[in-house]
Amino acid sequence: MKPTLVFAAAAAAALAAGCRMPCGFALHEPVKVILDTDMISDYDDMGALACLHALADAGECEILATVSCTRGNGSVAAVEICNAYYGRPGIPVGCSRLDSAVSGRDKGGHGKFLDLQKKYPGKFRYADSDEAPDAVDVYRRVLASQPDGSVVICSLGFLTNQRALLESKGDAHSPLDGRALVARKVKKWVAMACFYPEGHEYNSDGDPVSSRIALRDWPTPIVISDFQYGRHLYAGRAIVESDREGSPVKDVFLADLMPRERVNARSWDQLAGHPAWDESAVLAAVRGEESYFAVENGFYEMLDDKGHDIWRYDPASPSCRILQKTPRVEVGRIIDELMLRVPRNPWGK
Ligand SMILES: [Ca+2]
Repeated sequence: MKPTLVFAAAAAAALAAGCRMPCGFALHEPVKVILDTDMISDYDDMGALACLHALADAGECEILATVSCTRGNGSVAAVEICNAYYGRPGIPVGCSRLDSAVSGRDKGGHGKFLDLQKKYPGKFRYADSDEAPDAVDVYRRVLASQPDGSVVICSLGFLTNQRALLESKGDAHSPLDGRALVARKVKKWVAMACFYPEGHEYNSDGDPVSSRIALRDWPTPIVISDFQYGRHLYAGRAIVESDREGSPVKDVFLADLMPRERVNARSWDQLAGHPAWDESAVLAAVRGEESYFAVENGFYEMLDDKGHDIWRYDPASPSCRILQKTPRVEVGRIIDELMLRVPRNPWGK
């Protein structure tokens, strides 16, 4: 039986059993995703991880691993707590080992992630991210175990782990070096990064040497949701103003989202919520870059080792950046709806 038919049969069985089925999107094999997040100061990462779990609940994706590109903080624990909230405490986690990785727990805004450890004791293993397994080992183990050309990597932070993965050597998981392993197993890399048409952006600027190497040497198509796409896409007010209790997703948004009365024309946050850069990358990773987006083919290149990027338009390139197709207001509503979905199996109960 072809894999598609296997999934269709499983879906029919689930329907017969009264399970909630994917809504809004046709049945397809779940997209296999490795999520790579910074979870260090900004919190659209938590909204994105919530969307990914909601899509997994609906059978649209399978979360293979969730790793952190930042070190020496509570990033991995924050991810673990969210994974546990959605009933998936066993998802492999990992953390960068590179010296160039952005690190520390004193970054502005990291306190809301550390607060999760106090509120949800027993829901995480790695209070300090540096105690977690090496992200490269997690990547290699997971990639080696998957069918060729099947994995979508979705990065929401610095490009540190992608560089480290490319530079990895053959090991017990696979005799292939990192670049060959990626070329064999990865379908595409969807990244929230870079500034159009050129400039500096937080994710590609934070570990600039890694960004230059990763964007230059990556052997599969790269889909970029850049600063300009997400800047005026808003989500998160809905869950903050909901009556949801005991949600780490709501906790994090509640901690930092600007109150309605302080919103003005120039504030980062608006009445609909916080810029949804990372959530847009998850939508592109799972539902495809042409689901709600127009695409322009080409690629981003780092011009130096100081984080200066430039967009190279190239209609022949397999890589692209996303642009607005569906109005951003509507995409924001889709993100809010996903963030508001109650986990199918909260805390694994
Ligand atoms: Ca991020």
